[in-house]
Amino acid sequence: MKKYTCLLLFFICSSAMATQMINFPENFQWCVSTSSHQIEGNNIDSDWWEYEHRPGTIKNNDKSNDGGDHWNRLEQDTQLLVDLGIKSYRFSLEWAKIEPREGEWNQAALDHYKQEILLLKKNKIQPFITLHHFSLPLWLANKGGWSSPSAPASFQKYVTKVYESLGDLGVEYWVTFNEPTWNLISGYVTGEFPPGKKDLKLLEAPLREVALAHGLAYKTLHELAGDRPIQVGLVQNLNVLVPLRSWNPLDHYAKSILDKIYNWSILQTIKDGHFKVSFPTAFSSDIPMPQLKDTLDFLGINYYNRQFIKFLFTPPFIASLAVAPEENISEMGWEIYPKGIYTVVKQARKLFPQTPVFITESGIADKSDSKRSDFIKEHLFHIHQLLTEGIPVLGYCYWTLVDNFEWAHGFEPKFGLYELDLKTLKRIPRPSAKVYADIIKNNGFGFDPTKTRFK
Ligand code: GCO
Repeated sequence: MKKYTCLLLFFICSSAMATQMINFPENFQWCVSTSSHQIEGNNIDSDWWEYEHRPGTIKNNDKSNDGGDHWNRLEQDTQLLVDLGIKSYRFSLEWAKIEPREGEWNQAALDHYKQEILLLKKNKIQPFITLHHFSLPLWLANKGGWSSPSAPASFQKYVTKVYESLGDLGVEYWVTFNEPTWNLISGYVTGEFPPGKKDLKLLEAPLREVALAHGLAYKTLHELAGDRPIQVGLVQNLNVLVPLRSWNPLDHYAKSILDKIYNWSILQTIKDGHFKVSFPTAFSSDIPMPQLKDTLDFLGINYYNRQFIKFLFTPPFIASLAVAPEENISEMGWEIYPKGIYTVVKQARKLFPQTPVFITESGIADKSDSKRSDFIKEHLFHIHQLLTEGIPVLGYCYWTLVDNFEWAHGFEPKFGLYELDLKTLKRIPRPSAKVYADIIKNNGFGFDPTKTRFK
């Protein structure tokens, strides 16, 4: 009998020993991310609104409509953040609502955002503001959007107006652009986003103008802020890219082309102060932009997945695939690959060794909520690893708070910690909301790295 008790104790103890406490620094910024067009509703003066109303652009012919009606539910949604224990809330301002027609400023929209910021501050939540998250005012889209050489100056005027109106409210973190390369590739190459074009050659101009606009916005914000301590950054989506057939040089070639343009083109431009971006057979730019140097106080990284890259002999020449067991594939068809968050941060550090990092998005479409909690913990485990190596990761934003309008995929993918009942607009917590809240409350969690779910 004694022998068996010993054996039992051995098993209990050894499994408990494998579970470690993953503790985060005191000031770690637990966060969730959203974007205005995806949740506010009625963004009627934007290019996205016009685009959604073109037949066949959005899955199931969904339209953003009233989104989740966040615009009218600031109190209710702030309470969700409070319930989760969120320290920072990343959200975007809607340019099309602030400047619905060129040069015409909507004071009511600015007042609304002021109210949102004050409400967050009252609840001790740091507002973390994105100035551009994909959608544009329609008047600017009609002038050519980001491919128009006047776009950076228009952006600068918008940023100036925003900062003059809201800058005294004590917002520390400002993002100029969210995922500029994904946005522009989707708009000009794959045609999934407005303006819905499919021509590689068209990518050059908007990439260049967005790079210039970032530089202008960075400088403008700091000039206006003066002595106020603000941090201005840009959010880049970084994917782990791997040649599908390691023996095939064409897959390596395709991977390197995609890597350069998708992951690194804008960041490399900022690093070098030089826009040197090319795509074989389509364009080749070589423009000095010294004013872009040192325009990143922090780097926001959105990380979602790993993709295997295959060269194709016919257009679009590059295919990206998720190769993984079913268990590791999300409802977006993306591979769940938590270790990749470590990989991409390390890659980014090579470019910007001194710049603090903020994980500005990481999330999963998981309607049944059967994977989300493990997804969060396993990504956090790798972030913790980065911290133990001394890499300044300031915070982690889960994408997203409540199910939202997922661009060309409509309302089908469910990324929320809270389910959105589309009929009643009720927010219903998923079990993972409690898991995330507990992690935040404990500033960490117990984890056994030998028993990860997503290999
Ligand atoms: C993006 C955005 C978000 C998405 C999220 C889930 O990457 O497209 O920043 O707007 O909704 O990434 O796909």
